[in-house]
Amino acid sequence: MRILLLLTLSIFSFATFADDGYRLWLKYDKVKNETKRKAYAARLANIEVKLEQDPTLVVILEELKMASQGMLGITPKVSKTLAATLYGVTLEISTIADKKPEAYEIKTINKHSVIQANTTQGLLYGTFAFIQLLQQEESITSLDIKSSPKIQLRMLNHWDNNNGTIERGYAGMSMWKWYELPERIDPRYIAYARSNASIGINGTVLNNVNASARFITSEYLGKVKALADVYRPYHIKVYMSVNFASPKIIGGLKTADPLDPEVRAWWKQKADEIYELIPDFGGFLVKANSEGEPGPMDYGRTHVDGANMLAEAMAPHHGLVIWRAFVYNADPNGDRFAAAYNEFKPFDGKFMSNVIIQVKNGPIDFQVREPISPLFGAMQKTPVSMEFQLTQEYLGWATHWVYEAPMFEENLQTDTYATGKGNTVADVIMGKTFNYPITSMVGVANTGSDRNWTGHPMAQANWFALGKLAWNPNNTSKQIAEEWVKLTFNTDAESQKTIVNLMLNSREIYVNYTNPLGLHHVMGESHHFGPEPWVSKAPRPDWTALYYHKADASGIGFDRTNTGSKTLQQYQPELRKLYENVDTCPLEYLLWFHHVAWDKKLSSGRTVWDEMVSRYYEGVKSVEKMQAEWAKVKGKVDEETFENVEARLKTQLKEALWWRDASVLYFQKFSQMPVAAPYQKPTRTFEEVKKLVDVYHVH
Ligand code: BDP
Repeated sequence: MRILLLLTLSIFSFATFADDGYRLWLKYDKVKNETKRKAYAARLANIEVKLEQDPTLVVILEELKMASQGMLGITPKVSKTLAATLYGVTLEISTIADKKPEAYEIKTINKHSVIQANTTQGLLYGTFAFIQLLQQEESITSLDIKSSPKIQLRMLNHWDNNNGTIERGYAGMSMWKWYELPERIDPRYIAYARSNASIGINGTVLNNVNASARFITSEYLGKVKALADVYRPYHIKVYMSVNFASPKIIGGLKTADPLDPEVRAWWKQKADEIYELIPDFGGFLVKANSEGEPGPMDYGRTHVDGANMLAEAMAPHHGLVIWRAFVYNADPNGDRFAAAYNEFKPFDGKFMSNVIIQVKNGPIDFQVREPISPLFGAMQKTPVSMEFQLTQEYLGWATHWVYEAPMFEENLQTDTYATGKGNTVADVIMGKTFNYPITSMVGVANTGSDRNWTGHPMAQANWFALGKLAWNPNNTSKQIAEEWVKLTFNTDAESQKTIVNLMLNSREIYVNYTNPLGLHHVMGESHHFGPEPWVSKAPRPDWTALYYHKADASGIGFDRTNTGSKTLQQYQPELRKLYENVDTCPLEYLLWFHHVAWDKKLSSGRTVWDEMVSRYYEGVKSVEKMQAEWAKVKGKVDEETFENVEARLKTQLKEALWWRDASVLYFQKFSQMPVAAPYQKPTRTFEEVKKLVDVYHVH
């Protein structure tokens, strides 16, 4: 009996306090401040609806109900009219000053909190914004908020396969259970839609860019339709990655040549079939002639031929073709940095108006720090969009705490000088610089079937940040972190500050112990986990580490100036100047652009070698400091989350030491310089460290 009682008690306390992370930033926990809770409750007790019935209205009301029940312990009464003398929340469709369909206003008129928009989509975003104010315990007595997104397509790209695996996914398996669809709708699909809508995301690409043609077979389209139906009320459009060779693979044609009439007819018919099922289908995402994927060049055609062929099929349905610029050829003496620009710049203006070119933030591949892709600011007549990677392929998978928004911000705020000073990447992708008709920002998703969605609990913030930056690319990483922490951790101000600071420093710390001074692409070959700066053989030369760091007795780094690959010429002269001079190039980018002698004195007063060593060691020490800081919030945040992060920080420290020792011992072979005091040479040998990949990495 006693045991049973204890068991019941412990289950009860577990259920009461443990937070498994499933609710993300939509926790809707009880508002702690009683005065505020009462004031909010008085207002939310009555909801006035001044609009026609609509599926989005249903989800809006459901959300308000959930929020009120969780935060305030009440269930709102919904009516068509409410006396002005009573407190309440008014939802209203009316013409507001900002004509964008997604715009909203939140005002206080007498005793009513009024959420107004031109459409129910705007109302949906306004409602979430209103709920988020309550979650943050803000005053709502005199609101005057106007907001609308600065970017049209705000999307997640999932690299999910139909067998349930996720390319570069570190949070479990795919959340889409294709084998259960279309019959069963997993509740997680709805939770996913709510979470995205709450941060303004309005599009999702369901499948991997390395696309199986199977996804657009009639069998699968029925499943895709079921998902599109679930997401529609949340205004999340569905897009698919397509395999360029589909006419051959699933269509039975002999070719996928984009100029072949039969191929063109096949795609038209496919587009018709899709739109018949899903009238608001977003469009196709295409990775063509990249890393072995098929494409128009297989037939001696160009990216323009390929993209326009698909665009023609999609045009009658107002569908888009999102064509990726992630292309590069394996030239051992070339510079992969230059590839995308060389390929696409000559095609500027040649694409149909429903094509957008999706460009990764940097010229190589989602490295820990990249200078901007030279394509931003170079394409004047064809819109380019931003592709960031949320999943931490090169950022320590799910064991390293890296808040990515500072990295995104760094690129977004870089001036391209496209039409003169003051044309940041943010300006370019918002369409300001060249008046793009389509604008888009995308995050390669970090979600999976893990109960907390993202594996590392703190990685939820990266998904959140993508939404907030796509809404307004000029939002700062600090604002976003503060908001996320307030929504996610219902705790005291001091603890929130501690967590925000941890977040804001986390990315630079990761850079320091993995890739200081602008090193890049020195991670494990193919799996991309841990340090392997010694990789000299791979299926392609530009998949090795040596290709990038070029360490030898004379120094280290990739010379991209006029004495080297000359790729810096792809930037506007002002931006080029920032990086070109080895003495003034910001140290963060030094090895991206220069091959420098080990004993060269830097602006820090240290030699290149000493600076590298110092950053590796300080990076590791910073992880120890992170542990100490995190310890301060023990008892202040939910216990399960606390322990989860605490444990991951232990792994992070172990792996940071691995990075440090492997890198220092390997590069020392070339520098032949000592690890100077106050630092001490690693106690492990190079051979020992080299083997660690087999210990730490699960093959
Ligand atoms: C690389 C990934 C690879 C992706 C590719 C892409 O290693 O798995 O398929 O990007 O973006 O970073 O297409």
